Amino acid sequence: MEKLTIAIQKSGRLTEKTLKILSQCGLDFHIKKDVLFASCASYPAELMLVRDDDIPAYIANGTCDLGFVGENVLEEKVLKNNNYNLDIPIIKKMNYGKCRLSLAIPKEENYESIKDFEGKTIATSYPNILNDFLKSKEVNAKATMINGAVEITPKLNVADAICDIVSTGGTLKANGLKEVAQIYQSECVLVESPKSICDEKRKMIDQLLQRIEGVLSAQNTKYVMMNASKSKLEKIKQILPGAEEPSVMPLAHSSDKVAVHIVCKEEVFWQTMEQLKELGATSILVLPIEKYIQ
Ligand code: PRT
Ligand code: ZN
Repeated sequence: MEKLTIAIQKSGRLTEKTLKILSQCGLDFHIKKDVLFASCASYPAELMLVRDDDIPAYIANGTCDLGFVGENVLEEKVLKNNNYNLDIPIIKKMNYGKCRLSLAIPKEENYESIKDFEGKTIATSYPNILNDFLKSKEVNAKATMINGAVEITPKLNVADAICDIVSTGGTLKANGLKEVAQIYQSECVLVESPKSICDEKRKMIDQLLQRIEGVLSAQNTKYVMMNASKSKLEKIKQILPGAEEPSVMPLAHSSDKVAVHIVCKEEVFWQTMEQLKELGATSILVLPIEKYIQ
């Protein structure tokens, strides 16, 4: 029987969330310390645990069928580098590992426009994405490749500015830098090998993708229950945006009030619940949904 080989980051920012989603999809792996492969008892799949930078190459040459990787890494290693002369299809944006690639300069310096980078040296681990951006803006600047701790290079006089991944902005701040331009937005993506995949694997990929979609759409979906007056049903639907048609059930010993159950596709805030209460709703419950197939 065929097995899907899935590449994930061995140890880093994407590892935990990727393993959690796979587990929610019914794929639990037996991971042993310092071992490259992990097997799965519940699904014909094996994991390959590698550095994120290596995932695009394994996908490109067909060593792995699927890979979870930051879009920034994929873009830098494959798309912008024209490394493999291949198009690696993104089959799902995963909605985690979100970050941006930004230009930053020492905080005491003035900044007016991207033209300020003319003639400057910019330290980065993403020279291909950066050069592409500079070219599109017709700015001549030098991208210097630095593998780690890019943020300390201006202090060391190695570079005038940096181009690095930013998430909260805390690292820039701690190093006396300020973000002046965002050049790329990224999140974790699921990619598929462009090498030909047999029918059996194709079926498994489609099934896994459907499960992933079920898990991802459940993340933004809530199950809301309350008791309310029948006459307020329309207003309740307006308050809960993205709601489907509610299920309405009679309540024992009440002719006006009914039990209302609604699947709501957006965040339900305290404010929303307070609005429902103002409409006379009682016993309002908001529950998370684990899996959701429409
Ligand atoms: O060992 P390996 O090569 O596999 O891991 P790595 O060290 O290269 O990558 P890792 O684990 O740091 O990040 C993996 C992926 O997570 C990246 O490719 C991004 O797609 C995504 N990601 C999301 C981030 C961040 N957020 C992030 N904040 N990657 C890196 N950072 C770093 C950034 O480089 C900077 O040093 O965090 C710092 C900035 O964070 P803030 O919150 O202070 O702004
Ligand atoms: Zn890496």
